[in-house]
Amino acid sequence: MLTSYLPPGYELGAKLLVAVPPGTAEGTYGLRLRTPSRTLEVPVEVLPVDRLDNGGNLALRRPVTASSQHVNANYPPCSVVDGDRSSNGWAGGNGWNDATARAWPDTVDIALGGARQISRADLYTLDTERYPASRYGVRDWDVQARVGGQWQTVAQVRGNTAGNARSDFAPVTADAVRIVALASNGANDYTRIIEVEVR
Ligand SMILES: [Ca+2]
Ligand SMILES: [Ca+2]
Repeated sequence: MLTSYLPPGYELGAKLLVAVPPGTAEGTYGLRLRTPSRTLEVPVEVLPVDRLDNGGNLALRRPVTASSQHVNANYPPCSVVDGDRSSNGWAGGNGWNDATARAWPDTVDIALGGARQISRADLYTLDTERYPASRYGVRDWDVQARVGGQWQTVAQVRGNTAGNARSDFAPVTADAVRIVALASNGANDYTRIIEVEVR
């Protein structure tokens, strides 16, 4: 449910996450948006992820599982691969917040849809004027790749205070990537990840 108070004549844009179960048949489905005064039918097209342009980012729109999920549903794990790197919509469904305060590690796994050669991971953590990465972002993490069923650590980031960090590593053929978050900055309370990109 979306609620907001606006002066007359103003418009409000809101991001709507539409999730379908894995294996949902390809096709056009109807989404019904209802307000007290109007009902809108919006067509939603469901396509296999493999048919969508990923711009070279092998993580984009792939299935994600996380070690925990914040009780507030506005921080879903799948938001780390929704293609939105911006922190500006924080608490609006564009980033993941774990549920275990001051307890580490936290992990988020991205299935790549098959074995892929990868050599780079970019992590975007929460970073806005109000919530700067130096106080609210992830500080320490490992990048792991699942190679032949075994998780390997392929890169480590320590002491990060920036909004994003790029990790390059020797190429591996992996079918999944895991971020193992070990600490955050400032209060060092939660893991907050906006986006993960893999190449
Ligand atoms: Ca995102
Ligand atoms: Ca935690």
